[in-house]
Amino acid sequence: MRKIIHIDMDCFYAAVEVKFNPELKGKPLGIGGPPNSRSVLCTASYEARKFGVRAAMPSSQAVRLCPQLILVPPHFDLYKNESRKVREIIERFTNKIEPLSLDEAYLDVTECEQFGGSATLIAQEIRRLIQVELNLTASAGVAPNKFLAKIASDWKKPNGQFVIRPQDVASFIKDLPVEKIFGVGKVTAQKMHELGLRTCGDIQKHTVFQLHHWFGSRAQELFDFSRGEDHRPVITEWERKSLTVEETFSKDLQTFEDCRKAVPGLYEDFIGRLEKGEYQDRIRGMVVKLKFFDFKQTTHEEVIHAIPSLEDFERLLEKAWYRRAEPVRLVGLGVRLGSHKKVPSQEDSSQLRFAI
Ligand code: TTP
Ligand code: MG
Repeated sequence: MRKIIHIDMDCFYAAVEVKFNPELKGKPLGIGGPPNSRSVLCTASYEARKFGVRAAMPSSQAVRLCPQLILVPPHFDLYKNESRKVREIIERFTNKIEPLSLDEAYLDVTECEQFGGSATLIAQEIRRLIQVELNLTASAGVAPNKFLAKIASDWKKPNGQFVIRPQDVASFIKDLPVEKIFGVGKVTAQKMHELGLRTCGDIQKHTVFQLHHWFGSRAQELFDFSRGEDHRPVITEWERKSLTVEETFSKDLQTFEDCRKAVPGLYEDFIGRLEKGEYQDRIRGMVVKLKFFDFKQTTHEEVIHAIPSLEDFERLLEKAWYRRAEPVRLVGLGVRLGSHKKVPSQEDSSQLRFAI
């Protein structure tokens, strides 16, 4: 049984802004461009959230909901820097870290010996250190797997912690709304509701075969998640072999031109994730993946050692698409990753000394 912690910083961008400008403390704050621009908010402070202000909301709408809202343009370098410091704190406990974004990571502390191996106490200590050393707050979820840990970190937000022990999983999961399941978006949730599936307990009543009939290739995953089971390991950046982003469309894309239009949005996500993980030096190939209307899949790959351009992906897409020239339900793009450029760690250098 694994011990997984999911750490998620509280209103991260807003909290960093407050840290460097304490006058903003306790005030309704939105991170984003001015209301007369077409900007959307990256996030909002908890004071602003009371007015219904949310991430991804246009600034203009946010100001209508909360006229006293203070808008601050984002400072990504600051956030990156704080994110790095959070990581340094976490690394005092484990190297098994899978970052999901600047403010969120999974930790596998199964083998940790500090605090008698208690994941609960380790999470508490990490949060305490983040608060005293960085003047920021984080929430944590502790559970036997990634799926549950991520749900748990949201349960006592902000500045809270929630633990799901192995013996509590069955009762916790039973009443969990299907919307909370990883990968279940609005469209799938709607379909589930129409089928009378509102909670994980409802899904549990069905066989994989039945779920396959309704949800295709995701059946096994839904079967497992609805029981609170998740076998995915924590994958560190070192172990990651590829980085891809993909989107499934609610209506199949009929033409090549339709598919091509999907590329810029995906490319933006891809670049964001590439930068967050600092994978640039490890790129060894680029890949486009298409899943056609009948769920048959094709990928096209080429060798590359630098960040592919938008045009590179469009060219690859064209090659992949013309293999079938049929309606497409999913477009994915990404890169293959090789090992890091050698950066000697402390362990490596001590081994080196012995070798000499
Ligand atoms: P979240 O963890 O989703 O949000 P948060 O940290 O601001 O608030 P919470 O306390 O609920 O965790 O996202 C982390 C950061 O990512 C957030 O501070 C800003 C950025 N972000 C965007 O830029 N756009 C978005 O749509 C979202 C959701 C987040
Ligand atoms: Mg957060």
